[in-house]
Amino acid sequence: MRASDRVDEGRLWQRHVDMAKLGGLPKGGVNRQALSPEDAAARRQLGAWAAARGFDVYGDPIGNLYVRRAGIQEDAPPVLTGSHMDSQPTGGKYDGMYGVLAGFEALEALEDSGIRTKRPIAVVAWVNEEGSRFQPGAMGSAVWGGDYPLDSMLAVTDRSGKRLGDALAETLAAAPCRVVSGFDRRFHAYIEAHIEQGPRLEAEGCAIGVVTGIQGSQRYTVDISGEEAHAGTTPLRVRKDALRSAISVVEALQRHMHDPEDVVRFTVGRFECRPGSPNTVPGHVHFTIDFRHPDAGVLARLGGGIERVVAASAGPCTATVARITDVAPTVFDPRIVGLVRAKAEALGLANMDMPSGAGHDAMHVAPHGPAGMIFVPCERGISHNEAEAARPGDLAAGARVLADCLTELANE
Ligand code: HGY
Ligand code: MN
Ligand code: MN
Repeated sequence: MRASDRVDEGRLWQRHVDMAKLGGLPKGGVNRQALSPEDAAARRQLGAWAAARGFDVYGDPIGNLYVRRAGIQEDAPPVLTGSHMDSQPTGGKYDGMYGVLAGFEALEALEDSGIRTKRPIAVVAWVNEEGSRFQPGAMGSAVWGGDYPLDSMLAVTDRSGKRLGDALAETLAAAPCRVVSGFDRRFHAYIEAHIEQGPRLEAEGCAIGVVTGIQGSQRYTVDISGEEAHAGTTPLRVRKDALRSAISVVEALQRHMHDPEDVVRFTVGRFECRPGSPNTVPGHVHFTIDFRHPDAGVLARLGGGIERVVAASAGPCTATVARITDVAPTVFDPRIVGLVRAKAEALGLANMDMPSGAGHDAMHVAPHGPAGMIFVPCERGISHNEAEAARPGDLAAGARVLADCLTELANE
Protein backbone atom coordinates (compact mmCIF):
# COMPACT_ATOMS: atom_id res chain seq x y z
CA MET A 1 0.00 0.00 0.00
CA ARG A 2 1.41 3.35 -1.07
CA ALA A 3 0.16 6.66 0.27
CA SER A 4 -0.72 7.59 -3.33
CA ASP A 5 -3.26 4.72 -3.35
CA ARG A 6 -5.28 6.63 -0.77
CA VAL A 7 -5.18 10.05 -2.42
CA ASP A 8 -8.85 10.92 -2.86
CA GLU A 9 -9.54 13.01 -5.99
CA GLY A 10 -13.04 14.01 -4.88
CA ARG A 11 -11.95 15.08 -1.42
CA LEU A 12 -9.10 17.15 -2.82
CA TRP A 13 -11.38 18.78 -5.38
CA GLN A 14 -14.05 19.59 -2.78
CA ARG A 15 -11.46 21.28 -0.55
CA HIS A 16 -10.57 23.55 -3.50
CA VAL A 17 -14.27 24.32 -3.99
CA ASP A 18 -14.64 25.15 -0.28
CA MET A 19 -11.52 27.35 -0.20
CA ALA A 20 -12.52 29.17 -3.41
CA LYS A 21 -15.58 30.53 -1.58
CA LEU A 22 -13.25 32.45 0.78
CA GLY A 23 -12.64 35.66 -1.14
CA GLY A 24 -14.58 34.31 -4.12
CA LEU A 25 -15.21 36.78 -6.98
CA PRO A 26 -18.16 36.96 -9.38
CA LYS A 27 -16.12 35.78 -12.38
CA GLY A 28 -14.90 32.69 -10.52
CA GLY A 29 -11.55 33.88 -9.21
CA VAL A 30 -10.52 34.90 -5.72
CA ASN A 31 -9.36 38.03 -3.93
CA ARG A 32 -7.72 36.61 -0.79
CA GLN A 33 -4.84 38.98 -0.20
CA ALA A 34 -2.30 38.38 2.55
CA LEU A 35 -3.59 38.81 6.12
CA SER A 36 -6.99 39.99 4.93
CA PRO A 37 -10.21 38.73 6.53
CA GLU A 38 -10.49 36.31 3.60
CA ASP A 39 -6.99 34.99 4.34
CA ALA A 40 -7.95 34.58 7.99
CA ALA A 41 -11.00 32.58 6.90
CA ALA A 42 -8.77 30.26 4.87
CA ARG A 43 -6.46 29.80 7.86
CA ARG A 44 -9.46 28.97 10.06
CA GLN A 45 -10.70 26.46 7.50
CA LEU A 46 -7.32 24.73 7.17
CA GLY A 47 -6.97 24.67 10.94
CA ALA A 48 -10.38 23.05 11.34
CA TRP A 49 -9.59 20.34 8.77
CA ALA A 50 -6.24 19.72 10.47
CA ALA A 51 -7.72 19.51 13.96
CA ALA A 52 -10.28 16.98 12.72
CA ARG A 53 -7.39 14.72 11.67
CA GLY A 54 -5.41 15.26 14.86
CA PHE A 55 -2.61 17.16 13.15
CA ASP A 56 -0.73 19.80 15.14
CA VAL A 57 -1.34 23.39 13.95
CA TYR A 58 0.90 26.33 14.82
CA GLY A 59 2.24 29.59 13.46
CA ASP A 60 5.60 31.39 13.51
CA PRO A 61 6.36 35.08 14.20
CA ILE A 62 5.83 36.25 10.57
CA GLY A 63 2.54 34.35 10.27
CA ASN A 64 3.53 31.22 8.36
CA LEU A 65 1.05 28.47 9.29
CA TYR A 66 2.20 24.85 9.86
CA VAL A 67 0.11 21.64 9.82
CA ARG A 68 2.30 18.86 11.21
CA ARG A 69 1.79 15.07 11.18
CA ALA A 70 3.84 13.36 13.88
CA GLY A 71 6.70 11.04 13.04
CA ILE A 72 7.99 8.05 14.97
CA GLN A 73 11.11 10.09 15.75
CA GLU A 74 9.50 13.37 16.77
CA ASP A 75 12.81 15.18 17.12
CA ALA A 76 14.01 14.22 13.63
CA PRO A 77 14.18 17.16 11.18
CA PRO A 78 10.81 17.16 9.39
CA VAL A 79 10.02 16.85 5.72
CA LEU A 80 8.30 20.04 4.59
CA THR A 81 5.78 20.69 1.83
CA GLY A 82 3.26 23.48 1.17
CA SER A 83 2.82 26.74 -0.73
CA HIS A 84 0.65 29.84 -0.13
CA MET A 85 -3.05 30.62 0.45
CA ASP A 86 -2.91 34.33 -0.34
CA SER A 87 -3.91 35.39 -3.84
CA GLN A 88 -3.58 38.20 -6.32
CA PRO A 89 -6.43 40.80 -6.16
CA THR A 90 -8.05 39.14 -9.19
CA GLY A 91 -6.35 35.77 -8.78
CA GLY A 92 -7.21 32.18 -9.51
CA LYS A 93 -8.49 29.38 -7.29
CA TYR A 94 -5.37 27.16 -7.64
CA ASP A 95 -2.27 29.41 -7.53
CA GLY A 96 -0.68 28.55 -4.16
CA MET A 97 -3.77 26.96 -2.65
CA TYR A 98 -3.13 23.79 -4.65
CA GLY A 99 0.27 23.27 -2.98
CA VAL A 100 -1.23 23.63 0.49
CA LEU A 101 -4.18 21.34 -0.24
CA ALA A 102 -2.06 18.76 -2.10
CA GLY A 103 0.23 18.63 0.93
CA PHE A 104 -2.76 18.26 3.22
CA GLU A 105 -4.19 15.52 0.99
CA ALA A 106 -0.85 13.70 1.22
CA LEU A 107 -1.09 13.79 5.04
CA GLU A 108 -4.66 12.48 4.88
CA ALA A 109 -3.62 9.71 2.47
CA LEU A 110 -0.85 8.69 4.88
CA GLU A 111 -3.39 8.58 7.71
CA ASP A 112 -5.87 6.59 5.63
CA SER A 113 -3.19 4.13 4.53
CA GLY A 114 -1.98 3.61 8.10
CA ILE A 115 1.59 4.41 7.07
CA ARG A 116 3.77 5.73 9.88
CA THR A 117 6.87 7.65 8.91
CA LYS A 118 10.14 8.04 10.78
CA ARG A 119 10.13 11.81 10.37
CA PRO A 120 7.33 14.29 10.98
CA ILE A 121 5.87 15.88 7.84
CA ALA A 122 4.65 19.49 7.93
CA VAL A 123 2.55 21.37 5.40
CA VAL A 124 3.44 25.08 5.43
CA ALA A 125 1.06 27.81 4.28
CA TRP A 126 3.69 30.52 3.69
CA VAL A 127 2.36 34.01 4.42
CA ASN A 128 2.26 36.76 1.77
CA GLU A 129 3.75 34.96 -1.21
CA GLU A 130 2.03 37.20 -3.75
CA GLY A 131 3.25 40.53 -2.37
CA SER A 132 0.33 42.38 -3.97
CA ARG A 133 -0.81 44.01 -0.71
CA PHE A 134 2.48 44.05 1.22
CA GLN A 135 5.71 44.15 -0.77
CA PRO A 136 7.91 42.19 -1.21
CA GLY A 137 6.34 38.89 -2.12
CA ALA A 138 7.46 35.47 -0.89
CA MET A 139 7.85 37.34 2.39
CA GLY A 140 6.97 34.54 4.82
CA SER A 141 9.42 32.08 3.34
CA ALA A 142 12.10 34.77 3.00
CA VAL A 143 11.82 35.76 6.67
CA TRP A 144 11.78 32.05 7.67
CA GLY A 145 14.94 31.59 5.59
CA GLY A 146 16.64 34.62 7.14
CA ASP A 147 16.68 36.60 3.87
CA TYR A 148 14.50 39.44 5.14
CA PRO A 149 14.58 40.77 8.75
CA LEU A 150 11.42 40.07 10.75
CA ASP A 151 11.07 43.51 12.30
CA SER A 152 11.31 45.45 9.04
CA MET A 153 8.79 43.13 7.41
CA LEU A 154 6.34 43.58 10.31
CA ALA A 155 6.69 47.35 9.74
CA VAL A 156 5.84 47.20 6.01
CA THR A 157 2.60 49.03 5.22
CA ASP A 158 -0.02 48.48 2.54
CA ARG A 159 -1.44 51.30 0.43
CA SER A 160 -3.94 52.19 3.16
CA GLY A 161 -1.06 52.59 5.66
CA LYS A 162 -1.89 49.41 7.60
CA ARG A 163 1.26 47.79 9.13
CA LEU A 164 1.77 44.13 8.32
CA GLY A 165 2.31 43.45 12.02
CA ASP A 166 -1.11 44.91 12.84
CA ALA A 167 -2.77 42.96 10.03
CA LEU A 168 -1.07 39.82 11.39
CA ALA A 169 -2.41 40.51 14.90
CA GLU A 170 -5.93 40.95 13.50
CA THR A 171 -5.56 37.71 11.51
CA LEU A 172 -4.44 35.78 14.58
CA ALA A 173 -7.38 37.20 16.51
CA ALA A 174 -9.73 35.98 13.77
CA ALA A 175 -7.93 32.66 13.28
CA PRO A 176 -6.20 31.84 16.58
CA CYS A 177 -3.37 29.33 16.75
CA ARG A 178 -0.35 28.54 18.92
CA VAL A 179 2.60 30.70 17.79
CA VAL A 180 6.16 29.44 18.30
CA SER A 181 8.79 31.95 19.31
CA GLY A 182 11.35 31.58 16.51
CA PHE A 183 12.02 30.07 13.11
CA ASP A 184 13.03 26.41 12.97
CA ARG A 185 15.01 25.97 9.76
CA ARG A 186 15.91 22.34 10.48
CA PHE A 187 14.30 20.24 7.75
CA HIS A 188 15.21 17.09 5.85
CA ALA A 189 13.75 18.08 2.46
CA TYR A 190 11.07 20.31 0.90
CA ILE A 191 8.78 19.66 -2.06
CA GLU A 192 6.18 22.19 -3.24
CA ALA A 193 3.34 21.31 -5.58
CA HIS A 194 2.00 24.12 -7.78
CA ILE A 195 0.09 24.66 -11.01
CA GLU A 196 2.51 25.42 -13.84
CA GLN A 197 1.07 28.87 -14.61
CA GLY A 198 2.23 28.30 -18.18
CA PRO A 199 1.06 26.32 -21.23
CA ARG A 200 3.80 23.70 -21.67
CA LEU A 201 2.42 20.67 -19.77
CA GLU A 202 -0.98 21.00 -21.42
CA ALA A 203 0.63 21.46 -24.86
CA GLU A 204 2.91 18.43 -24.38
CA GLY A 205 0.16 16.26 -22.88
CA CYS A 206 2.19 15.77 -19.69
CA ALA A 207 0.56 15.27 -16.30
CA ILE A 208 3.62 16.17 -14.22
CA GLY A 209 6.27 18.89 -14.45
CA VAL A 210 9.56 17.82 -12.85
CA VAL A 211 10.75 21.29 -11.90
CA THR A 212 14.51 21.80 -12.24
CA GLY A 213 14.72 25.37 -10.96
CA ILE A 214 13.24 28.89 -10.79
CA GLN A 215 14.40 31.87 -12.81
CA GLY A 216 15.94 34.82 -10.97
CA SER A 217 13.89 37.95 -10.28
CA GLN A 218 14.33 41.58 -9.29
CA ARG A 219 11.62 44.00 -8.10
CA TYR A 220 12.02 47.80 -8.15
CA THR A 221 9.90 50.87 -7.45
CA VAL A 222 10.43 54.11 -9.40
CA ASP A 223 9.26 57.56 -8.24
CA ILE A 224 9.15 60.44 -10.73
CA SER A 225 8.72 63.90 -9.16
CA GLY A 226 7.77 66.98 -11.17
CA GLU A 227 5.65 70.01 -10.36
CA GLU A 228 1.88 70.21 -10.13
CA ALA A 229 0.57 73.07 -12.27
CA HIS A 230 -2.59 74.48 -13.83
CA ALA A 231 -3.57 72.53 -16.97
CA GLY A 232 -4.95 75.63 -18.65
CA THR A 233 -2.31 78.23 -17.98
CA THR A 234 1.03 76.42 -17.86
CA PRO A 235 2.97 76.33 -21.16
CA LEU A 236 4.59 73.01 -22.09
CA ARG A 237 8.03 74.60 -22.14
CA VAL A 238 7.96 75.26 -18.38
CA ARG A 239 6.11 72.13 -17.27
CA LYS A 240 7.66 69.45 -15.08
CA ASP A 241 5.02 66.89 -16.06
CA ALA A 242 5.66 63.67 -14.08
CA LEU A 243 3.39 61.62 -16.33
CA ARG A 244 5.13 62.77 -19.51
CA SER A 245 8.49 61.91 -17.95
CA ALA A 246 7.26 58.55 -16.62
CA ILE A 247 6.09 57.54 -20.10
CA SER A 248 9.50 58.31 -21.60
CA VAL A 249 11.21 56.45 -18.71
CA VAL A 250 9.07 53.31 -19.23
CA GLU A 251 9.69 53.43 -23.00
CA ALA A 252 13.45 53.78 -22.41
CA LEU A 253 13.36 50.82 -19.99
CA GLN A 254 11.47 48.72 -22.53
CA ARG A 255 14.18 49.48 -25.10
CA HIS A 256 16.87 48.62 -22.51
CA MET A 257 15.15 45.30 -21.75
CA HIS A 258 14.39 44.38 -25.37
CA ASP A 259 15.28 40.72 -26.00
CA PRO A 260 14.83 39.26 -29.51
CA GLU A 261 14.77 35.76 -27.97
CA ASP A 262 11.85 36.82 -25.71
CA VAL A 263 13.47 35.34 -22.57
CA VAL A 264 13.62 38.59 -20.56
CA ARG A 265 10.44 39.21 -18.54
CA PHE A 266 9.94 42.94 -17.88
CA THR A 267 6.64 44.17 -16.38
CA VAL A 268 5.35 47.49 -15.10
CA GLY A 269 2.38 46.22 -13.12
CA ARG A 270 1.48 49.16 -10.87
CA PHE A 271 1.43 52.75 -12.21
CA GLU A 272 0.06 55.54 -9.98
CA CYS A 273 -0.26 59.15 -11.15
CA ARG A 274 -0.95 61.92 -8.62
CA PRO A 275 -2.87 64.06 -7.84
CA GLY A 276 -5.03 62.40 -10.50
CA SER A 277 -7.03 65.56 -11.26
CA PRO A 278 -8.05 66.11 -14.90
CA ASN A 279 -6.98 69.78 -14.83
CA THR A 280 -3.75 69.58 -12.84
CA VAL A 281 -0.42 68.70 -14.46
CA PRO A 282 0.72 65.49 -12.67
CA GLY A 283 3.38 66.17 -10.06
CA HIS A 284 4.23 62.58 -9.11
CA VAL A 285 4.22 59.13 -10.67
CA HIS A 286 5.04 55.92 -8.81
CA PHE A 287 5.48 52.64 -10.67
CA THR A 288 6.84 49.13 -10.09
CA ILE A 289 9.27 47.03 -12.13
CA ASP A 290 9.20 43.22 -12.13
CA PHE A 291 12.26 41.89 -14.03
CA ARG A 292 13.12 38.19 -14.44
CA HIS A 293 15.62 36.03 -16.27
CA PRO A 294 17.12 32.55 -15.80
CA ASP A 295 20.72 33.80 -16.15
CA ALA A 296 22.40 35.58 -13.21
CA GLY A 297 24.73 37.48 -15.55
CA VAL A 298 21.86 38.93 -17.57
CA LEU A 299 20.03 39.88 -14.36
CA ALA A 300 23.13 41.73 -13.12
CA ARG A 301 23.82 43.44 -16.45
CA LEU A 302 20.31 44.60 -17.34
CA GLY A 303 19.24 45.18 -13.73
CA GLY A 304 22.42 47.12 -13.09
CA GLY A 305 21.52 49.48 -15.95
CA ILE A 306 18.06 50.45 -14.69
CA GLU A 307 19.11 53.47 -12.62
CA ARG A 308 21.19 54.92 -15.49
CA VAL A 309 18.35 54.48 -18.00
CA VAL A 310 15.82 56.08 -15.63
CA ALA A 311 18.06 59.07 -14.90
CA ALA A 312 18.79 59.63 -18.59
CA SER A 313 15.14 59.65 -19.64
CA ALA A 314 13.36 61.52 -16.82
CA GLY A 315 13.60 64.87 -18.62
CA PRO A 316 12.93 67.90 -16.37
CA CYS A 317 11.67 65.69 -13.51
CA THR A 318 13.68 63.98 -10.78
CA ALA A 319 13.58 60.20 -10.53
CA THR A 320 14.48 57.79 -7.73
CA VAL A 321 14.80 54.01 -8.12
CA ALA A 322 14.58 51.61 -5.16
CA ARG A 323 15.43 47.91 -5.52
CA ILE A 324 12.99 45.92 -3.40
CA THR A 325 14.13 42.35 -4.09
CA ASP A 326 16.94 40.56 -5.90
CA VAL A 327 16.46 36.78 -5.86
CA ALA A 328 19.12 34.70 -7.63
CA PRO A 329 18.11 31.88 -9.99
CA THR A 330 17.31 28.67 -8.06
CA VAL A 331 18.67 25.26 -9.09
CA PHE A 332 16.82 22.44 -7.31
CA ASP A 333 18.64 19.51 -5.69
CA PRO A 334 19.18 16.83 -8.38
CA ARG A 335 18.29 14.12 -5.86
CA ILE A 336 14.86 15.67 -5.23
CA VAL A 337 14.34 16.32 -8.95
CA GLY A 338 15.17 12.66 -9.60
CA LEU A 339 12.78 11.50 -6.87
CA VAL A 340 9.89 13.50 -8.36
CA ARG A 341 10.62 12.01 -11.79
CA ALA A 342 10.91 8.47 -10.41
CA LYS A 343 7.61 8.67 -8.48
CA ALA A 344 5.82 10.07 -11.53
CA GLU A 345 7.21 7.22 -13.63
CA ALA A 346 6.20 4.67 -10.99
CA LEU A 347 2.66 5.99 -11.19
CA GLY A 348 2.72 5.81 -14.98
CA LEU A 349 2.36 9.57 -15.32
CA ALA A 350 3.76 11.34 -18.38
CA ASN A 351 6.26 13.89 -17.14
CA MET A 352 8.84 16.39 -18.36
CA ASP A 353 11.68 18.37 -16.82
CA MET A 354 11.10 22.10 -16.87
CA PRO A 355 12.19 25.36 -15.19
CA SER A 356 9.72 27.65 -13.43
CA GLY A 357 9.10 31.10 -14.88
CA ALA A 358 7.02 32.03 -11.85
CA GLY A 359 8.54 32.66 -8.44
CA HIS A 360 7.66 30.39 -5.53
CA ASP A 361 8.38 30.04 -1.83
CA ALA A 362 10.70 27.16 -2.74
CA MET A 363 13.27 29.77 -3.89
CA HIS A 364 13.76 30.82 -0.27
CA VAL A 365 13.76 27.24 1.06
CA ALA A 366 16.21 25.76 -1.48
CA PRO A 367 19.31 27.60 -0.16
CA HIS A 368 18.81 25.84 3.21
CA GLY A 369 18.36 22.23 2.15
CA PRO A 370 17.27 19.75 -0.52
CA ALA A 371 14.23 21.19 -2.30
CA GLY A 372 12.17 20.64 -5.42
CA MET A 373 8.76 21.23 -7.00
CA ILE A 374 6.01 19.33 -8.78
CA PHE A 375 3.96 21.11 -11.46
CA VAL A 376 0.53 20.12 -12.74
CA PRO A 377 -1.15 21.61 -15.83
CA CYS A 378 -3.56 24.55 -15.76
CA GLU A 379 -5.82 25.37 -18.68
CA ARG A 380 -4.10 27.38 -21.40
CA GLY A 381 -1.45 28.23 -18.83
CA ILE A 382 -3.61 31.10 -17.59
CA SER A 383 -2.82 32.36 -14.06
CA HIS A 384 -2.97 35.59 -12.06
CA ASN A 385 -6.35 35.77 -13.74
CA GLU A 386 -9.83 34.78 -12.57
CA ALA A 387 -10.06 32.40 -15.52
CA GLU A 388 -7.32 30.17 -14.00
CA ALA A 389 -8.58 26.58 -14.24
CA ALA A 390 -7.35 23.06 -13.51
CA ARG A 391 -8.83 19.56 -13.73
CA PRO A 392 -9.57 17.33 -10.71
CA GLY A 393 -7.60 14.45 -12.21
CA ASP A 394 -4.51 16.59 -12.75
CA LEU A 395 -4.63 17.95 -9.20
CA ALA A 396 -4.96 14.41 -7.84
CA ALA A 397 -2.08 13.10 -9.99
CA GLY A 398 0.24 15.75 -8.57
CA ALA A 399 -0.91 14.92 -5.06
CA ARG A 400 -0.14 11.23 -5.68
CA VAL A 401 3.40 11.99 -6.77
CA LEU A 402 3.80 14.32 -3.78
CA ALA A 403 2.44 11.72 -1.33
CA ASP A 404 4.93 9.07 -2.49
CA CYS A 405 7.85 11.54 -2.49
CA LEU A 406 7.03 12.71 1.04
CA THR A 407 6.69 9.12 2.28
CA GLU A 408 10.11 8.14 0.93
CA LEU A 409 11.81 11.28 2.22
CA ALA A 410 10.18 10.96 5.65
CA ASN A 411 11.54 7.42 6.02
CA GLU A 412 15.15 8.33 5.19
O1 HGY B 1 5.08 36.56 -9.10
C1 HGY B 1 5.22 35.33 -9.05
O2 HGY B 1 6.01 34.77 -9.79
C2 HGY B 1 4.39 34.49 -8.11
O3 HGY B 1 3.36 33.90 -8.85
N1 HGY B 1 3.85 35.27 -7.03
MN1 MN C 1 1.99 30.89 -6.50
MN1 MN D 1 1.03 33.88 -7.90
